[in-house]
Amino acid sequence: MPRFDLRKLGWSADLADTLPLGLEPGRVIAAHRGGYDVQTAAGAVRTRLPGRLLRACTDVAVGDWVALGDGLVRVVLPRRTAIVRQAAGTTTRPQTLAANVDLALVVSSLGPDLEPRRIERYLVVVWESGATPEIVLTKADRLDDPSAHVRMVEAVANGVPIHVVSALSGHGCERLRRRLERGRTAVLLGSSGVGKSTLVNRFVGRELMPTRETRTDDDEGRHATTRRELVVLPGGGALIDTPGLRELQLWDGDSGIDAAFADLERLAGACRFRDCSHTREPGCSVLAAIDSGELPLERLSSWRKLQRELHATAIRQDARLCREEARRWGRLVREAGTRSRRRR
Ligand SMILES: Nc1nc2c(ncn2[C@@H]2O[C@H](COP(=O)(O)OP(=O)(O)O)[C@@H](O)[C@H]2O)c(=O)[nH]1
Ligand SMILES: [Mg+2]
Ligand SMILES: [Zn+2]
Repeated sequence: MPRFDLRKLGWSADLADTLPLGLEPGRVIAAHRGGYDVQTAAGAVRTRLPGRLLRACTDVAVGDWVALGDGLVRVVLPRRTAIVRQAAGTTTRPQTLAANVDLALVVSSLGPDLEPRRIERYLVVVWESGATPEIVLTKADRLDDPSAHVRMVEAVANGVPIHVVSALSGHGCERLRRRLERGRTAVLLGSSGVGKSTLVNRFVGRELMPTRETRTDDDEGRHATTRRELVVLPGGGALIDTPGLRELQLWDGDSGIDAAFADLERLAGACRFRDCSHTREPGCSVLAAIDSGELPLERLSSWRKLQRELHATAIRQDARLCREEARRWGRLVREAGTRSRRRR
């Protein structure tokens, strides 16, 4: 049987230490409605969670290291990093987009659809995850001179490296590929249509991922079940493609906001008042920086908006905890009642 060297995907002695005796390690390379594809040393296998882990709402994502026994996932090994958002829809719950990621590539395409505010939001989520962010601006071939766009992104990047690439001409692709090293994991994050899958195909050297052209209506279902989200690159390194996200709402983000807005935090540290709200206080260095043009006003607005959003999410999370707690107590009280009636 052909052996697959899991070290290509980052398997390490530290991870081996966390593996329960007698179980087989593997890495989740795709998630489907009914289960997961896991890459093991013996090959890729289709597996699922046993009822006990399903009932415990065990969170498994592409990139997770798991321990298999009797064909089922028995344990999810501890994560180093996790890219988490508030799940789309109305329920308050986290959704992990990718786990154990070293490098998170925030992808946008150059052109009229470039949105620096969206990049800012992605950077908060990535900083919060523990992964290192880098920005990738695609479709450079569409512009004669992308420098004005790049400056717009620099204004929100706060020093995060920016790659300008074209999958069409190959411009910048080699430099980006060098960031994807053996044993490390990178993820591509960004809206639908920015060219993530096209980049994966370029790095793999063949049409592995369906892109907008290769996709047809009757293809859709087939790809949804056979598609690999985590691919092993020819040089060793893992690259995770994600489907385009319509929204990326914050789940956690205190430290992510601090890191993504380090420029603002630095200024705020120099305000005269410790609890300065940067609205009208005397001696406010944030407002002074806006007056002098050092800090764009939009950046302060985004900072406020993201903080408000995080605050609102935290309140919803608390409310959910309270409801769960109340249900648990209700159950305990009912059970105690049944027991005492039985005794009588
Ligand atoms: N002009 C140009 N088009 C690109 C480039 N990369 C991707 N595209 C096109 O953008 C569209 C979306 O690409 P796709 O990889 O499916 O985007 P994804 O949704 O982010 O995975 C397709 O029509 C691609 O051919 C590029 O570098 N230049
Ligand atoms: Mg895609
Ligand atoms: Zn201030």
